[in-house]
Amino acid sequence: MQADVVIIGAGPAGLLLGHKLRRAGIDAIIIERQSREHVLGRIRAGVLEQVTVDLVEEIGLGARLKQEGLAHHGFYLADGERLIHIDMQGLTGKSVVVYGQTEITRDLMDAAPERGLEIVFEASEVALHDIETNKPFVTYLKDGVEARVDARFIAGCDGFHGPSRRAMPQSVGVGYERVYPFGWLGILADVAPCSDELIYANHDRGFALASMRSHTRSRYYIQVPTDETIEHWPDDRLWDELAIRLGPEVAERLTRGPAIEKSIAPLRSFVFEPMRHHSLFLAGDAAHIVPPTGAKGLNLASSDVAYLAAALIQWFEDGKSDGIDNYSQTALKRVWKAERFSWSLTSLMHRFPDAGAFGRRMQVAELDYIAESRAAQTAIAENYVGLPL
Ligand code: RFL
Ligand code: PHB
Repeated sequence: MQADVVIIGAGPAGLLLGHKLRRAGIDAIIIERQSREHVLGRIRAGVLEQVTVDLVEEIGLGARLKQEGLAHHGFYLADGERLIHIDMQGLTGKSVVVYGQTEITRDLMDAAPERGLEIVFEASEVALHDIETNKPFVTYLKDGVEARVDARFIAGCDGFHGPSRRAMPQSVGVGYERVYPFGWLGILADVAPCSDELIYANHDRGFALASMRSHTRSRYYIQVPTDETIEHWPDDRLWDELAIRLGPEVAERLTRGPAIEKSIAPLRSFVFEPMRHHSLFLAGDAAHIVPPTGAKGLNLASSDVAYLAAALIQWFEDGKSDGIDNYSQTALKRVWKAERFSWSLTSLMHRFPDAGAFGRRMQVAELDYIAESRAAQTAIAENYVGLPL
């Protein structure tokens, strides 16, 4: 097979890039390791910055997002019984949209055939070749038969564990990493949310988050030790723990229900530089990971795609290479700022095993400051709604 760009991975990064390129008449094909059902079954992000909303609308696939997405104008930071309101709209004039990553993925997958965007699912042993030349290619196995796609460029949108980043020679890249000593246990349930706005809570027993997918579907998380297993958390125990960590006022409004999904995700900060090596570009989680506290992962995948699509379109349409030459530097600037915000909110809102009494006092002092300072609240709001492209 032959394409202008072969994209590895049908997560948000790969799907958004594929649609953007197809809209400009560029031939793109996506190679995905998992089945469509598996990708759609992964419950992940829920909070979209305007950057992501704009991108989905630009490719003409924003109808359902516009109809079903919930505009959120603020959120809460909770500390024990105190609730600090961050009025995003009032402080920045901007807001975010709550709409599940699975829903975006579904919208983009459903529209792929009519847009001429081919997605090969269940491709195993995906491998990248000749990335240092102008004729790179990707091989994979589909139903036991080896296939090959030749292209001008490869876009590695295959997440943290995918093969693209590893295809770069060790000597050209540097990875910066922080692994946190805890994970998030998430539960999805068809019950009304306990609050109109998200609540990030720092409690003596650890962090908790109250989020949602719709007016009838709630998403909650609690901080758990890295080696925790789901078997230790039957639904009742998890609801009891949420009620404690979210505080008495919120607990009164907490509606319990059976889990539709429950999973544990480790927390990590990671940045790989550079995001391009000759004919290979990295975008999204393939190049960087943020802890989910700032709701930045999917939104960073979107900003990478916005930069990369513009650069590739410029190259294919006008033969200009400054966009692709600057891609890594441009994307990384925004990535590092989101890394800083995600790390900082994670540090503020979680209980670290080795923080000690001093570390805790620093959190309380910072929360006191945020509660009293419009400037501090503005800084948080400005980052949460997303920094400009
Ligand atoms: P994805 O979504 O991981 O997609 C990568 C795709 O590549 C495929 N793949 C391969 N394909 C072919 N060959 C191989 N060898 C392959 N290896 C992997 C995978 O199957 C997959 O389909 O990466 P992408 O597209 O970069 O998107 C990134 C986002 O998924 C991620 O950053 C967010 O989900 C992070 N995140 C959040 N981000 C937000 O912006 N807002 C949020 O509210 C938010 N909440 C979250 C989150 C992530 C979470 N977890 C589970 C880590 C909440 C959680 C709990
Ligand atoms: C979610 O709803 O899954 C969610 C919301 C906010 C976050 C992380 C995850 O910061």
